[in-house]
Amino acid sequence: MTAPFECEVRFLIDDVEAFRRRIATLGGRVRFEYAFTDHYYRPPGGAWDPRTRALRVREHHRPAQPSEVLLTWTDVVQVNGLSFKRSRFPEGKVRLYAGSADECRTLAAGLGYDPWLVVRKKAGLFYDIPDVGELVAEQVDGIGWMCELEVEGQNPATAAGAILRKLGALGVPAEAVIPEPVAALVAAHLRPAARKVYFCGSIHGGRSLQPLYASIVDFLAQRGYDVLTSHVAARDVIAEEQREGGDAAQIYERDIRWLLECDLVIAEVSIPSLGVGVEVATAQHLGKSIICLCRTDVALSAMIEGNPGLRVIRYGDEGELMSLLERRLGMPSRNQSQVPSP
Ligand code: 6K6
Repeated sequence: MTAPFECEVRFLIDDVEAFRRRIATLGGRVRFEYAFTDHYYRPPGGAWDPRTRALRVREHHRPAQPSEVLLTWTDVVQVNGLSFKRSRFPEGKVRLYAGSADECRTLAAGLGYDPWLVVRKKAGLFYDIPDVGELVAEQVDGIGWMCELEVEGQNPATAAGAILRKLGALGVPAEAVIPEPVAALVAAHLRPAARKVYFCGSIHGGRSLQPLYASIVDFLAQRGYDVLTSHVAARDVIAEEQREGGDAAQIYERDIRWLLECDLVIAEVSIPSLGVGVEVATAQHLGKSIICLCRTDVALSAMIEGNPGLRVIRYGDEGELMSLLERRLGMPSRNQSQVPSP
């Protein structure tokens, strides 16, 4: 799909049969089916952020057609609490070349790019749904079934409204959307199981959410994440740190080192905390991926809420937080990876 300044979101489809039934009740029809493999390239040294730029060779399997070299450059924009991807180019994906897969690979290598990762869309269904529009459901190797919604994005506010309307018609909450491009999700999956997470939570700002911090840290550890700052969730963190002989300067120095080292920052920001604010701002300057978690009933600082470099997840209770976090981290549930091909 390509629309002017295309704006897109994705969400995981937990139950593909239920999703199809929902589309059928809306009168939706499959216009065509497809399958392709995207071979992603990146500059030597991995110097760009896969959330914003991609150079790929698309090898079409179904229907058969020439391979293409595609360049995408997008921003993650936030409008009315919805984060989505918006193309910098009016034409969305820019087609640099079309020809054989070998010619396309030669072109990418000739531009000085290195092969990076491969994303296989084993099955794709392009739907037309009356009063909703077009969408695709895709089975992405290693991730599972996902839906991609795309709208025209000349005006981001209008685009956000159109995406929210489509999501509403499908019965999908706005919080379920994943603004990141699929390559970033696949890259996250390919990393070693123990990705390093820097978890931030209030200490001197107030400890009333400590039991929730402990649940978040357990949740991450159970999924193979290496939580560098698990002490933040400990009931007696200050005493513990003092027992270990850490003074404030040592703690600061260690935490900055861990921020440099981590792959992902997860900050619970419901309780205002100077330390968490400093950590989030530092992580942002270091170019880290940052997820902020905040209860729905909390008025959040505009420096967090209005910050386009952060993903803010609003949640009502612990159960909702865990399922939103699961979706946002792009972790397919066990039954999803067993979904049969259509
Ligand atoms: C021992 C001696 C002096 O201070 C302590 C214990 N204090 C801290 N220990 C570990 N991490 C801390 C401490 N104070 C702040 N942090 C970091 O800032 C944590 O990583 C938290 O995410 C965040 C909390 O900031 P505040 O301002 O709420 O304390």
